[in-house]
Amino acid sequence: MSVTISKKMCMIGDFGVGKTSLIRRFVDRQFSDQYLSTVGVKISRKSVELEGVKQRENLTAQLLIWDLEGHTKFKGIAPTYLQGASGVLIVADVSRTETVERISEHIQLFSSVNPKGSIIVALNKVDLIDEEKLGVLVEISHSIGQDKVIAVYATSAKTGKDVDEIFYKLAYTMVEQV
Ligand code: G3D
Repeated sequence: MSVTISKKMCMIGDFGVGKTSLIRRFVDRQFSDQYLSTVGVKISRKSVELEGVKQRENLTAQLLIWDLEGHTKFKGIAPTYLQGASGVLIVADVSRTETVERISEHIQLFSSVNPKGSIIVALNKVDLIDEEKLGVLVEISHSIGQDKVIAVYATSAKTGKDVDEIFYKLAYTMVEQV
């Protein structure tokens, strides 16, 4: 028997880091015709098949991916935006170090609303920098995240690098939450 579980997840990150591009890349064609739009927030849906979770052979997670549109001042709408989220993708742009430095602020904000929520960090736009610089930023992100972050990924919405991986990893950890 197939079981479907719906999970709300949010995207957090400064303007222009690539949140919407990552969703587009992951959700693909479903993006254009399957979204619910409210003022300032866009919700995309994508179902993913998960194997071997909770002793089941197959389980479908319907991800409801919440994204803020435009230059929204994050702190202003945070509580309603974040409430009920099982997980978050915190996105930074590796070509703008200040967005990496703000990861810690985003972690605190999400954790204050959802203390048990799953957190994954995506260091996006890795196609723009070299390996050496990326290594340093990954180190910094790990130290910022400490025990609160499940994983740090180096992604590129442009090339597709690790884009599926961040969403699947989050899906697995969200459905495994008790
Ligand atoms: P946001 O939703 O976080 O505000 P967007 O960010 O998804 O709108 O992306 C902002 C800009 O960054 C876009 O360029 C987009 O194409 C670009 N971008 C997103 N991800 C990547 C990536 O992985 N690599 C590169 N090189 N660029 C990326 P424009 O020019 O449309 O503003």
